[in-house]
Amino acid sequence: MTDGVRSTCPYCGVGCGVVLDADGAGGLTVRGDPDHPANRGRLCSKGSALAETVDLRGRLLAPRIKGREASWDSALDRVATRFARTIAKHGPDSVAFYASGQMLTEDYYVANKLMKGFVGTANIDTNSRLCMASTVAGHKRAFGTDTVPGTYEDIDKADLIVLVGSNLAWCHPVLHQRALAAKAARGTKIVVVDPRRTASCDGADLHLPLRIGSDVALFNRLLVAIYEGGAIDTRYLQQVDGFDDTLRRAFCADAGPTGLDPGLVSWFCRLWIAHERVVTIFSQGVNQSSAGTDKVNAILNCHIATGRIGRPGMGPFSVTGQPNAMGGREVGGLANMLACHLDLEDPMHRSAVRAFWDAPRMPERPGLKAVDMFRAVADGRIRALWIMHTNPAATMPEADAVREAIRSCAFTVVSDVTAETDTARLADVLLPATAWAEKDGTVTNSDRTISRQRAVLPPPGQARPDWWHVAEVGRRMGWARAFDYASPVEIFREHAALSGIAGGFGRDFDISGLSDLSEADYAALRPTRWPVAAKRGGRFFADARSFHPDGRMRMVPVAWRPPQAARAPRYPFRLNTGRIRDQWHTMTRSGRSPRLSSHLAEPFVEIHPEDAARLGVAPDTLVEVESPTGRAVLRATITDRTRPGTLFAPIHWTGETAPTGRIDALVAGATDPVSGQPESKASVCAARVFAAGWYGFAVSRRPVRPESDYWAVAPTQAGWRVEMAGRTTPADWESAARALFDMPVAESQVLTDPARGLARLAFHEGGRLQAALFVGPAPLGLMRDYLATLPESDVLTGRAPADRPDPGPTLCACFNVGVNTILTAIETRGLMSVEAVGAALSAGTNCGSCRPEIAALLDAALTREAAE
Ligand SMILES: Nc1nc2c(c(=O)[nH]1)N[C@H]1C(S)=C(S)[C@@H](COP(=O)(O)OP(=O)(O)OC[C@H]3O[C@@H](n4cnc5c(=O)[nH]c(N)nc54)[C@H](O)[C@@H]3O)O[C@H]1N2
Ligand SMILES: Nc1nc2c(c(=O)[nH]1)N[C@H]1C(S)=C(S)[C@@H](COP(=O)(O)OP(=O)(O)OC[C@H]3O[C@@H](n4cnc5c(=O)[nH]c(N)nc54)[C@H](O)[C@@H]3O)O[C@H]1N2
Ligand code: SF4
Ligand SMILES: [Mo]
Repeated sequence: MTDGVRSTCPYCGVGCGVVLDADGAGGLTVRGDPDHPANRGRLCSKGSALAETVDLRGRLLAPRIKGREASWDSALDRVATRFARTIAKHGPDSVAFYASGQMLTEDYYVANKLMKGFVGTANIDTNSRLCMASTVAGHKRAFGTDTVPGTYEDIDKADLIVLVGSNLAWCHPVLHQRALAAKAARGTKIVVVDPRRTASCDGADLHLPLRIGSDVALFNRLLVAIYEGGAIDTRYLQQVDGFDDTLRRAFCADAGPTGLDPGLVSWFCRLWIAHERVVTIFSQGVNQSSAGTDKVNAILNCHIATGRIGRPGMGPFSVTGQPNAMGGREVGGLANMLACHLDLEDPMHRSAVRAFWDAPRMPERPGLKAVDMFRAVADGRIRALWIMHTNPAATMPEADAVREAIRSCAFTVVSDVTAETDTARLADVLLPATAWAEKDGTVTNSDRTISRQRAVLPPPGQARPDWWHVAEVGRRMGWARAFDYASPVEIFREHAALSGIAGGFGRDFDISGLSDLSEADYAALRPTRWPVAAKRGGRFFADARSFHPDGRMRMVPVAWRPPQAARAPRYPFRLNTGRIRDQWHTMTRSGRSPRLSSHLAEPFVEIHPEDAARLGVAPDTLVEVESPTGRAVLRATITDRTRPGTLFAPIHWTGETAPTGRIDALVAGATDPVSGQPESKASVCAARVFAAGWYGFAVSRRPVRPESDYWAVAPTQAGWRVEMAGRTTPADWESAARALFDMPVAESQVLTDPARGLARLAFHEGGRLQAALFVGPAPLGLMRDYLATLPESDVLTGRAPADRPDPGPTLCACFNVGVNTILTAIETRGLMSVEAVGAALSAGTNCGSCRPEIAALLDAALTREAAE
């Protein structure tokens, strides 16, 4: 039914199908693909706003050497020579590659081949180490391979869905919609296990606000309850090793460490036992922990003990974060893997891959995992580093130290699409990549479905695909034949053929059925779930057959242990971190959309009312958070969504958008001993009032980069909006504002009241408002969303005229409906339900991810009414 070109959304691991129509002028329109099995036409706010993110503002359009534009030849020669020279002098382990779960499978395959087969080092790791590594390790311990047993249809068919450390409503919104649809259709119950009350709790039947890091204690208790309740599957267990030891270990302790009311825990156990069709969805609250692998196995143990795995409507389900986190695992992008789920440390696997690649050398031992890799960069063991499609100077733990390490590295290459990021700014050689909608390849989503990304826009400037960057360097390092690719389909065929060899070793990842795709087949490839092999297909583990050499499943005895860093008088808080609904990681793409940027426009920290009262933190003031590794200044959001003693802050802000909001500066580099995944959600810190002498809010048509102690900038339809604050007040606001806006001569309108610390300034050029600054001694109550339009009249009053009400911060990003608009409609039109708000304003009727927030507004308004 559709014209247009089918592709895949470049954001989360749901992997929604999209249909793209290029407008011929560099832009495009994006709709959900009604035929894609992941989303059947649905998109979330981020997917719906993709068209707003493809313009070329801020794009890197040509190679740069030391900040100066250079030709491709000189840039690639420089990379090849420096890598070759470093390897010759210091050995292959003196170089490293840091890749990303957002790279296409073809890009990833080539990078892994270059490093493991030709450079001869396993020092290639990826941001998946920060993301999926604990799940990979947990799967391997239980199944002997890294297979996700679940499929999206299981969500539709489940009677109970348990979300563990997953804010599905915001991070995998289309899957959350599927879960809610199951609830509506068959009464599926939803349980959320998360220390924080998140948007995923709206619509849930039960929320277990456990202590951070205590999941093992909860699932061990569940295992005991399963045993005591007679719910174990004795037939399934005949094929399982480790049951007795695991149960014995689980019996040793109770659910005390969770801090949960025992009544809640029993309720949870009863629900779980009573519903055979249970899907346990887990994500970063599980993985990003120094006990992450044990948490994964604690969950798998319960599914294995009950045989609830690999059959319709049941199973443990790790939802992947990045669009190709799964593809990265397939090509062996982690430092301890080989390719196609083969093992680096298995000599037979190694020699098979070596023969297939005709590789000159092959490492025999795993390389450095991300945290150790950047430590090796810091101390000079790694002297040449290539970073592709990721922003580690902002997203690695101990981010300030990582930024320094990259800065100090003798030679750093960065392949990116954005000219200025925290990482790109540090590159010796910066290589311009083609972006989503300009490039071709494949990605694999959370349920093992391989989908095509397709190009509909021409590559801008000199941008070239990531696989081409790597292949060109490989050729220039002397391996012309091995890297002689002309297009992604050639790489895909090679990868699929290698997976057949893996299949020959009995590995699960086998897509050899796709190894002879023609160019036209590849162009037309429909979403395909692996395995795709002559002999295989279908599901895993329903028959309890694993990929361990003896074919048996394993339960793994696990015991709860606390997070690595202990709270102490100096650092009395635990810092939880995570995502917000409308931004993607470091915001290089989602942060270009004004719609997406107005839901939550600056970095914030959630703090419990009791803690705020004790510290004297007032609403909307700034809080200074300090940890052993760094410091941040963030806007206070006082809320009982977070537990006392626990702070929560989002991860999205960087040196480009809010330099004191770099949350990973605060996060310690503690890691899980098995997976090497960092504990990104349980650092310790202190919090205090940030002593602001003044608060400011600015709007401007042109970009601004303030120098104040605190600032955060976001795009608007008309230009930019900026939050600011400083310790000391400038002597003269007019010259400070002229410097800020870089408008030395513009016509100004100034209102100041120095005694009260107030100032309001507006600057006009050619009779048109260009910029305005509002300053006060306390957080400013302004109609920000109205001012952000840079209105022509009355700007200095800071208030919207009666005929142009301030819409308030965008709540529904799909239809651009603000909080105030919704509140007014609730009050004046007597709306009583989310559906009524949808009917009146369309809000919440597309992707649905704002429905919990609309419900909360309704609740508050109705409670107010009842009290009046
Ligand atoms: N909007 C948006 N969506 C995204 C992304 C994005 O940047 N923005 N990124 C994508 C990526 S790469 C990923 S990996 C996924 C991540 O998706 P999620 O894992 O769902 O997202 P997070 O917000 O990182 O963390 C989830 C929850 O873990 C909880 N948590 C913290 N500690 C614990 C604990 O000890 N136990 C339990 N049970 N819970 C805990 C946090 O309170 C948080 O609510 O999202 C993907 N989708
Ligand atoms: N404290 C804390 N830290 C975390 C997390 C957390 O929950 N808490 N989550 C972790 C997780 S799960 C993840 S996945 C990471 C994510 O962290 P990162 O991967 O570091 O963050 P991104 O912003 O996605 O970085 C992607 C980069 O690729 C660039 N890019 C975009 N398109 C292309 C392209 O086509 N080619 C190339 N070459 N470049 C491109 C973008 O401009 C951007 O610079 O963060 C981790 N860090
Ligand atoms: S849920 Fe949203 S972000 Fe994730 S793939 Fe679908 S449209 Fe993209
Ligand atoms: Mo991730």
